[in-house]
Amino acid sequence: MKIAKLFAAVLVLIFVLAAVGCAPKATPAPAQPAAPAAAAKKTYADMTLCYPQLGAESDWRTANSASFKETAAKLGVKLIFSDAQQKQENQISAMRSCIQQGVSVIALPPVVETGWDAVLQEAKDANIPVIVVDRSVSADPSMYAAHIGSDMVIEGKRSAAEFNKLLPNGGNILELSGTTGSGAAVGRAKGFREALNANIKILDSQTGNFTRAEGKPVMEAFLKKYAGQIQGVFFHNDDMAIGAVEAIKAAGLKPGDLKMVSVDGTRGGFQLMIDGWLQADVECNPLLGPQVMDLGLKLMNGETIVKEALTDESVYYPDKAAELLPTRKY
Ligand code: GYE
Repeated sequence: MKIAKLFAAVLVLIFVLAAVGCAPKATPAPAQPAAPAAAAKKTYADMTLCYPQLGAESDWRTANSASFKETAAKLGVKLIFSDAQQKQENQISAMRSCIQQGVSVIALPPVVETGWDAVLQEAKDANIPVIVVDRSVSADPSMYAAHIGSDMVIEGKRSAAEFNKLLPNGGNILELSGTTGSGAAVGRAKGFREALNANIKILDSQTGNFTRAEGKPVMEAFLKKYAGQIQGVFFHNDDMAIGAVEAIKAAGLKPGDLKMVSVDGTRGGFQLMIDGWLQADVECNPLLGPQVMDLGLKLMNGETIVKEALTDESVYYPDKAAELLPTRKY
């Protein structure tokens, strides 16, 4: 009996010790270092995003601004938006004011490629990441966190491929280019020349600053100077094509008399295809708000990001224009 009691007591003791030993594992652990770290993860509600928009020169730009405003409202991001009216100095002072306010992220759509080093350095010194949006900058990539936008050189190449098809026996064409020194104009002009057949000659190239208002007089002057000598016109954006078509109509030309290719793929460009003026429209997507804010949040949380994110784009043609127009968002 005594031995049996002793044995039972030992067993009980073993169970008790085992239970005590297990106890700390079974009950929830008190706050560990991991918990505060997880709680510190930033959300969109913590983000103040500075967007010093370059201007309101085109339908593309209007859609781009709307994308940032709508996405910020939807996600609860505080957006500091400004319009630089196509002037780099206005963009720089807007950026400086954002740096002073200590924003979380700056998204910069640079009007031109050069001249950003000083202000990018100021943002860097203030530990504010800069996402270059849409057009590129010539500054060293170490000066900014990332770039999200279109491959403008590919857009130029795609445009040239269309002329190679439209003018298989060669010919003379003109170019209405975008804002001088802008990544969009520089890249499109470069890609265009790289891919254009040798039998197609660019007789002249003038800027229409990406606007309808400037596209029209440039086309008027072109038509006076090169009447009867040209087979086509390449436009760096749809707004300039829309302005130019007014001049082309006024000169008595009919749809198809000149082969025309443009870039952007806006509703206005689609309408030009439906009306027979434009033979192809190379897509450039302005709806960058969601992608930029997603990347901004990743930067705020110190996550790894893709440094150069290029938008997926295609080419539109007149045959599908009427069907697609109602689905176009810009
Ligand atoms: O093609 C044009 C706008 O930078 C991609 O700027 C953008 C260009 C776009 O004004 O319409």
